Formats: sequence, C-alpha cells, structure tokens
Amino acid sequence: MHKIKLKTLFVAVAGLFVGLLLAYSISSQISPTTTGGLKASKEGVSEDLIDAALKTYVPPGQLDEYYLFASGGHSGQLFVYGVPSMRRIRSIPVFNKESAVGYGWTTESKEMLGDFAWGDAHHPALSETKGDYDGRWLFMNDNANSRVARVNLDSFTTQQIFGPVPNVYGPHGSVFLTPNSEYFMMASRFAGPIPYGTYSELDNFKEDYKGVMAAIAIDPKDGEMSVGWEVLLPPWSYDLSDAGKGVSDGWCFLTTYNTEEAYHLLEVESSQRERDYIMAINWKMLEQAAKDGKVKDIGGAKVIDPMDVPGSVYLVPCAKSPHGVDVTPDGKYFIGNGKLAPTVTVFSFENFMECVNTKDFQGEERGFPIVNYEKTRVAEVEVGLGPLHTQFDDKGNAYTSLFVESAVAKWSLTDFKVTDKTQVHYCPGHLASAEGDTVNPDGKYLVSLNKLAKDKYLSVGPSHPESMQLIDLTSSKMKVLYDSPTDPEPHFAQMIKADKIKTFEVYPKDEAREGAVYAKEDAKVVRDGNNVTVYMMAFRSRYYPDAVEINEGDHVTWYITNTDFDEDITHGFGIMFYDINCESQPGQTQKLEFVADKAGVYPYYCTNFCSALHQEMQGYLLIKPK
Ligand code: CUK
Ligand code: CUA
Repeated sequence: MHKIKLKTLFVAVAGLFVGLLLAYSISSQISPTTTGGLKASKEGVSEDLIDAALKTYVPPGQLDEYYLFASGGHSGQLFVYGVPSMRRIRSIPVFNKESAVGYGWTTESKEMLGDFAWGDAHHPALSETKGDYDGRWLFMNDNANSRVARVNLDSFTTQQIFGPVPNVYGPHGSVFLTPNSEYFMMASRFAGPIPYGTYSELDNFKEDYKGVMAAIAIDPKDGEMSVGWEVLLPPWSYDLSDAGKGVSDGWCFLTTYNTEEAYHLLEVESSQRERDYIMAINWKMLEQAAKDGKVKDIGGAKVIDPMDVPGSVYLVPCAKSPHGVDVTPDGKYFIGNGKLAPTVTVFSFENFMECVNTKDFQGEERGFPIVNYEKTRVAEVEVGLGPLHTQFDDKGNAYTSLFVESAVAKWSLTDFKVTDKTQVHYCPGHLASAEGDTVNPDGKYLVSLNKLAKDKYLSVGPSHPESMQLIDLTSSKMKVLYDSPTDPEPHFAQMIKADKIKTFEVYPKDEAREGAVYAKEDAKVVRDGNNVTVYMMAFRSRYYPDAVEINEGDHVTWYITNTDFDEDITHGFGIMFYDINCESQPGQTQKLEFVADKAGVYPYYCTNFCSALHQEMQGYLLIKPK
C-alpha cells in the first residue's frame, strides 16, 4: 500500500516536473532565448500551437485517457492508439498472420484463420451493456470473407473468428452491435445466389441474387458467437447501419444503394435514382419469428422471409446512395449521410413509428411499405460536399465528415444548423468521438480518419500513409490538435475511456491446461509411434529441454509454457528453417504442430528479448535421417 502511494507520488511529481519543463521549453521558444541548444524565436509558434502541444503531450509516467481502436482494413489488423497522444500502442493481428506473436503459426490461431491468410477489417464494434461500452470485447467484420472476429480486451488478443457467415456476400458496413450485445448484425454489400457456391447467370440477377442480413448471436457470458438467424432482402447493396437505442431499441437501420438493381457499371447505374432508402428493420420481431420457427434452412442458417413477418421491414426514402446512417445517443433520430447529396437527412423515429402505426405509406417496393418521407424527415442539414458519417458529443452536437470537401461540419441536434467547420487533411471517411456510439458520448475528442495524407509527412514514395487527425471538441470551435500517420487502412474506429478496460497481467497457472508444464522436471519428449510430443518450459534464460532428438518423418506437437509469472516477460520460440515461430506470454502455453520432413540440425532460439541472457536462450532440434 505504502509502496503504491510512493510510486504514485513519484509519478505525479515526475509528471509535474516534465510538464513544467515542457511549458518552459515551449514558452522559451516564444521569447528569443536558447534552451538546450535549441534556438527559438517568436516566429512560427502561435498560442494555438502551444495549446495543441500541451493538450496532446502525455509526459513519461502518465497514461492516455482513452483507447482508440481502429480497423486495419486489408491489413486485417486492429490498431490500438492512446488518446490524446495518438501514440500507437499495439497492432493486434486478427485476420492476418503476424510473426511477432506467432499468430498464424500456433495451432489455435491457424485454426481460427482457417482457409484465409487475409481479411478486410472495416468496422470495430466495442461490446455494450445498456448502450454503453462495457470494455469486455471488440467485434470486427471481414468484408472480404464474410467473417466476424472477437478480440478479448482483457488480453488484447483475437479469441474467435466466426464465419464465413452463410449467405452474406461481403458484409461491408452493415455491422454493428445491438445495445446489450445480443447480436452482431451484418448485411451483404453484394447480392448473390445463395447458398454460397450456387451458380446463376448475371441475367438472373433480379430473381436469383439475394441480399441477406445476418444476426449473429453473442453469448453474454463469454462473447462466443454462433449463427442466430438471417433475413432475406432485395438484391440491393447494403452499406452502413446502426442499431436503435433508447426509444428506438429493437430496431436497426441500414442504408441501401443500388436499389436500381444494376450489376454492371455500378458507378453510373447505381446512381440513377434521386432517392434510395434507409431500411428500418424490427429485429426483435424477427428474433421472435425465428423462435416461432418461421424459417427455412439455407446454407446452414435459419433464414426468415420477411414477407412471412409483415411489419418487420420498412423503407424510408433518403437522398441518393446514402452512406452512413447514425442513430443519435437518445435514439430519437436516425441520420442519413448523403454521399452524393450535400446534405444529411434527419429522420424522427417517433414520426416514423406514427407512419407505421397509421399506415401512412407512399407506396411499396419489393413488397416493403415505403413510409411517408415528408412526415418522417424532420430536417435536411446542408453540411457540405460528400457527407459520409456522423458522430456525437455530450452537448447535443453532431459532427459529419465531408469526404469531397476535406472537412468536418459541426451542427446542432436542436435546431439542425451548422455551427462550425474545420478542414482536415485529406478526404475523411469515418469519424470517432470519445464514447461516440454510446447512449452517453463524452465529447472532448474527435478523430478524423482521413483517406489521403499527401504532403502531411516525410515522403515514403508514391503511396503515402493514411492519416488520423485528433480534433479538440472542448470549445465551441473545433481545433485540429495532432496528425498521426497510420498504416493501411483504418476505416472506422471507436474510442473508449481507458479505465473501462481491465487487462490481466499474467496467464494464471493451470495444471489442467493442455500441454502445460510448470517445473523443469516435468519438461519432456514423449513418443507414440511416429507422433512426438514435446512439453517444453521456457524460463529466463533457458528452455527445458534445450535439445530435442527426433526422427525424420515424425509428426511433432510442441507445447511451450512460459513459467516466468512476471508481467511483460514474454519468451519467443523460433526453429530455424522450419517456418515455426511463436511467442509465449507470461504464464501462457502455446501449441505448435509440424511434420519433421527435413533431416538435419535445427537450432531454436528465443526471439523475444527477455533478459540480459536472452541471446543464450537457445537449443537444438536434431532430426535423424531415415
Ligand atoms: S466505410 Cu468501409 S469503405 Cu465504414 Cu465509410 Cu469507407
Ligand atoms: Cu526468452 Cu528471449
């Protein structure tokens, strides 16, 4: 107790000291003096820059206030940043192989990745309880192979990859969690013949190609995903979506484009109509229908035909190929972002329900009632060119990214007026505000995920990094504070208060764990015919055993347990020329499997620097020729 207090005191004092030093060194740049060899003058350092530096500087010994989780796009990863420093803390492999941690080499991770060595991660979704991030898990979709992954936030590791989810071709943006993480919803970007593998000519597009939204059930105890139910939709493209909350809990909203049902020249053909739709789906009603057995088995999923469940799906007209749809924190409005129209359209959920209850429809399409547009829409906000996504703060403001204009527009949810605009560099896609998708956003910070960096960083050749910009929301004017380069390609991010996440320090000792050994006497090599099992222990700075002799052709199962129960003491394990590699975190047991198909002598060594004797942590695998 006493020790902790001293440490905290030390950190506080050190932090204060560094802070003062920084303030001094910055202020000394405005007065023409020399500090630490740095010649500084008044020119070039404005009050704004000093303010920005102080707001983003996190001194040694202090920690960031928020975690920012950003998808890594076609790199398949999840990036973890600290806010406000915008330092990248970790990259978590999800749909990709990552040799730094052996992800894609260990038996467990190989099984998770299955047939695919890549994925296209788009939309991270933090688990929620009562519409608030609870810090337990993060789910993320794979646009390329119709999968969903779960990252456990107690260890920041991928624990499940679910899919390919039957019948859903390319679940791009329609991916989100319901307010109590009951379901992870995904809808198809591509219409396609179902189940997968069915062949049908493009000429049969309108009849044979289907859109599908899948509701993947999440176990509230451990986050385990399983097939829930699916609903058949018209052969349109489904883009972003959001779950209702508060008054609109039980509903979800999807944007559609290509209601033209084109299958060639999409960039022209799918933009013909002045209006597409936001689709409003009563998921609780469909859940009940699935329970009542109103389903057909298609491709191993329980699929509902919405025509069998009247009142479960409605269409809300929305200007030209809308992109994002965002539900306000109180659940009272859903907002369509125009993409090809310079406006966001604000719809009232209450008015929508009134149309539904009084059957105030203006027609139907593909059997779905189209609700009265004039009545449902409460405002069209002229935000600027290329609105894609909207986020919220704690003061009743909305922030919309403007892709074409390279700007963010701030507007009021009270009078629907634009109150501020700031330039970002360049071409923002998503925005992420602090706790922005919850019923209770924090405001404070907004991160703009920009698609192009152009001249913002030192050149690295023809292709430049992506850029994330941190924006201060604490005053009435937005202020860009910091530019943070990033790898391809964050599509979306979510920001959660750091103290909501509780990590563990070491993997607990568990004698019952498959392959685990905790004493050097128990380390051994066991042979059963051609099958050899190695039970290895890694402890600073030695492997037990440090020589393993087997025969050419043996099937090898190799367990490695790190018995350094000491935070951050991770050992690696790599076998030369055998493409075998993994890490074992403190207390963790890893499993590797391979066939010893080449005779010879193969050194193995610890890849992860672990002590002054790290270089001595090695051994030999001897493979006797046949
Ligand atoms: S999205 Cu994925 S391509 Cu979420 Cu606007 Cu951009
Ligand atoms: Cu163990 Cu390096």
